Parts: sequence; C-alpha cells; structure tokens
Amino acid sequence: MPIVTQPCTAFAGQKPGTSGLRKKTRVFMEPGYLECFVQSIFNAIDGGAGKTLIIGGDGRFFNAEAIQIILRMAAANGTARAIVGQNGLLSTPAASNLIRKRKADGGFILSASHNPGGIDADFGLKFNGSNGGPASESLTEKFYAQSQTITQYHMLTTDDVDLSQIGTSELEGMQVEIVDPVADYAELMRELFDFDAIRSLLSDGFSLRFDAMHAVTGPYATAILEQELGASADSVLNAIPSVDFGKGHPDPNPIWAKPLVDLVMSPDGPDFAAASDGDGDRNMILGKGIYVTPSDSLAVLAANAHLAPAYAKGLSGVARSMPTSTAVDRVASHLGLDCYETPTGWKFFGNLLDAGRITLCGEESAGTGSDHVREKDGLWAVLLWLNILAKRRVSVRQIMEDHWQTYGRNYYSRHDYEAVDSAKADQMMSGLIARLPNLPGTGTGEFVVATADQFSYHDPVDRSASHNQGIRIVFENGSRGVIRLSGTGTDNATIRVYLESFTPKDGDLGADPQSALSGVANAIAAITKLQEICGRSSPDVIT
Ligand code: VG1
Ligand code: CO
Repeated sequence: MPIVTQPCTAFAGQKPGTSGLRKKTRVFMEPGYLECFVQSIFNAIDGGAGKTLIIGGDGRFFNAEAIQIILRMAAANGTARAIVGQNGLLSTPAASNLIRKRKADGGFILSASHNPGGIDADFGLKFNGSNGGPASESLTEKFYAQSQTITQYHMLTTDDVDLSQIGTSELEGMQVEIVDPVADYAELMRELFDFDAIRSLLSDGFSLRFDAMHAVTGPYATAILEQELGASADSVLNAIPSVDFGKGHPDPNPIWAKPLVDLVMSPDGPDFAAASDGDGDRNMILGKGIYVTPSDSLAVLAANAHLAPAYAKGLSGVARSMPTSTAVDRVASHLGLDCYETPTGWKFFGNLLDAGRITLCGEESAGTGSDHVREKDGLWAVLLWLNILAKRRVSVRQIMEDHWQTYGRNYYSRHDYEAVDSAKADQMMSGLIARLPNLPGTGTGEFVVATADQFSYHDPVDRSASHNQGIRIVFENGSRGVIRLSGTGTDNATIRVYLESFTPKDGDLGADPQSALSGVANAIAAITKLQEICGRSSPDVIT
C-alpha cells in the first residue's frame, strides 16, 4: 500500500477547547499540522481498524482539502469505512445523526462553528464519539496527551476522492460512501414533528424567513422549509454555503444577523424569523417585532414541547449550562421535572441524554437540542417552534407574553469583550478568584453579594468532576453575574459576562433588557475591575 510515514517534530501539544480544536486557517494549513492532530486522535482511539467513521464539515475554506487529508489518513490507519457528506458538507447535528443511525464509531466534523471562515479567518476540527456527541473531557485529554508525544503520522499517497458523486468506492481497502447530507436528517425531522400541522400553518399565510448566513444550513432549510413544508421560495436567505460565508460572521445573534432582525422589526416583516450558524447547531428565534433570548427560547420549548409528536408523552428532565438563565428551571419546577446545571459546552449533556435523565437541554449561546441527536440543533429548534406555533396559532410575541405572565421574566444578557490581552484577562480572573471568599456581604444598595464561587460540576452519571467552570456572583436581590473566559476564540482572550435578574409575574414584564440589567452590570463591573485591569469600558458584542 502506498503509505508514507511523516515526522511530527514541529507539532507541539494541541489542547481542544469548548468545542474541538480551533485555530487560524493558515495554522491548520501548515504542512503536517492537521495531519499530526488527526493522528493524535487515531492514536487515542486505538486506530481505525474495523471502524466506521462519519466525515463532513460546514463548507468553509480548507473544508474539502482537509477532508481529502483525513480520508487518506483514515485509510492509512486501517479504517474500514468512511461515510462522507456530498461535497464535504454535513451540519453538526446531521453528522451526529449519521453517527447514530449508521452505528458508526465516531466522526470528524470540520468547523469553527460561528467563527468567520477564509484563509485569514478560522478553521476547526472536532471528533464526536459513537453516541454522536462531542468527545468527553476524558477523551479530549487523551487527544491532548497524544498530541504532546506524537512523533509521526500515516498517510496514503493516492489521488483525491471525488466528493461530488453519491455512491460507494474504495480507497486502498477502505470503503468510501458519499451520501446526501440532507436526506437522513430530513427523515429524522419528519419523525419528530407534525409536518402536516406546519404545512397548514404556512398555507394559511403565516410567513417566515430563515437566514442560513451563507453557511451549511442552506441546503437543509431549503429542502425542509421550502420544498417539503411549503414555505414560499424566498423564505431561506443566503442559502448557498460559501467558503467565506459571504465574508460575514455566521453567528446567529442580533449583531451579526442584523439585516434579519431589522426585517422582523419592520411593520411588514414576516411572522417568524430564525437564523443558524456556520455548522448549523445554533439558532436565533424572532417573531414580528420581538427577539427571543436563547434562554427564554429553551424555557418556552420545555413548556410547550408536548405539542410535538416526539415529546407528546412529556419530558424526562431538562438541563441548561450554568451561565444560561434560570427561566427553564421555573418551567421544570412547574412541571415537576428534574433540572440539571452543567458547565458550558454540549459535551456535558451527553451522559444525561444517554442515561435518559433529560429530553431537552440548551445554552444561552443560542444552542438548544434534545435526545434526538447528541449535538445542539439549529433547524430542529426552528421546527419545534413552528410546530408549537402551528398548534397554538398565536404570535411569537403572544407566546412570550403568556410565558412571562405564567412564570415571571428572567431578564438576561451576555456581554462579550473580545481580543483582550490574554495576560490581562488572566490577571483579572485570578485576582477575582482570590477575592471570592471576601465578596459576600460587600456591595451597595440593592446589590449586596450573597454568594460568590467558582462552578464545579459533578456528573451524576459517571461521577466525573469538572472544576473551574466559571465564576458565579449572586446578589441578595436574586440578580446574578457570571464571568468566564471563552474556550473557542482564536484571537487572544474573550471575556464573557453573563447578567441576569428576575421579575415576578406581577412586575414590569415589558422593560428593555439592558435597562433592567444596568444595576447588576454596574455591580459586576465594580467587582471584576474589568475596566481597570483590561482597559475596556464597554463590551464588543451584546446578545
Ligand atoms: C461558546 C459558547 C458555548 C458553546 C460553544 C460551542 O463557547 O459559549 O455555549 O457550547 O461556543 O458552540 P465559549 O467557550 O467560547 O464560551 V459552537 O456552535 O461554536 O460549536
Ligand atoms: Co456551531
């Protein structure tokens, strides 16, 4: 077999972050870089012999080239079968579904998610396990350990595989199957939701817009929303995936999807609008004249999921990441469901989903999902919303107002400070951690600190512990601030400050969130000394 073995001398240990390894595209393109990381993964999973692996990505710059490298390496590492999305495309939830459906041993997903794409932007690679979910913390540690000691990688010296033709071929003993990236995913959605009800909602004149942001969900949304459910042909915007996402930032939030937000805020805007990110696992939900925060969306979905066939029997439990607002906790307590609080990152939901302890889960960062796959799922959230709207036949605004009048309103916002000097960010965090024990009882007026700690998680299923998962500062009036450093950036440090306050159902439910949160924002600014230490007076991105 034409296998070459190359040295990994220039490759120092690489530690994956919140969601796989993310670096500048040019770093991934350095000769041997991607190769040595992929070999570290093969070493950690004891090679490819007898294994079936799913491979696909979000279509960004270097996606197709990286897939050719991974295919040649998979074959050289003895992999039995590789199942690849046509033209190298697979959304993250579709890849998770294929891993499960085809009983694969795992999968390589090429994406830097919501980060921009292009030769001077970002690239990423994640490995998911046989349950379809992100590699656990312990497996990620194995990748890291291997990457520190790796000396060589194995690679075939064959021609490229044609990724454009659906069908099966052979690459030096490895079967390569090219599949339609949408078909299996669309089939799963059809099983979960009442497509007839959604079809009739749309045929009654309900209008929607879905912004695929030039990323991977374009083909999925066009096939499902327009072709299958009958939304008008102009419903999916920016539907063709492009290598640089139309030079945009495929992050579905009011900053980066502003044109869509402006559209729904205009008097003749659509009844419903949504957007997804680079790899299709995030979602933003909007209704005419209203933006639904991801934390509220999770709570609304939990309260109404029974209206969709897949969840008609109710939920086994719910979970949210620690910085996500406690809106879903109120729904859980109302419905008598267990509610788990996990660290940031989808990998922490895997055990709870596998053990059947939860059906629904989500994060404040526009991620919602269920036990149908082991990733968050943007289009799934959109379809669940549409299913609920089709059954309730009221506006998104009405759904939100009803929800707040039942449960009260958790005002919530995340403030991101991007590209902060890493040393200064570390100094701020370590200074704050040192002061945590002395914070309770300090503060002024309404904002006296009740508790201050670092979040630790004890997985109730495998009993593993994860420490240092973000700083929580809770005030006596019930408001909360959370501070943590991002694990997905590629440019110095990103500081995330999460702000929350609760208004009971008889209070002012219609305030502007930033005004409602200004008190807790000021209190957190004073406590963290962010401006003093990092020189930043206002956030770069507010969501
Ligand atoms: C961010 C989000 C987190 C999410 C992660 C991956 O991580 O905060 O909630 O799970 O991105 O999402 P961090 O460490 O930067 O805060 V995705 O759609 O970028 O795979
Ligand atoms: Co994503």
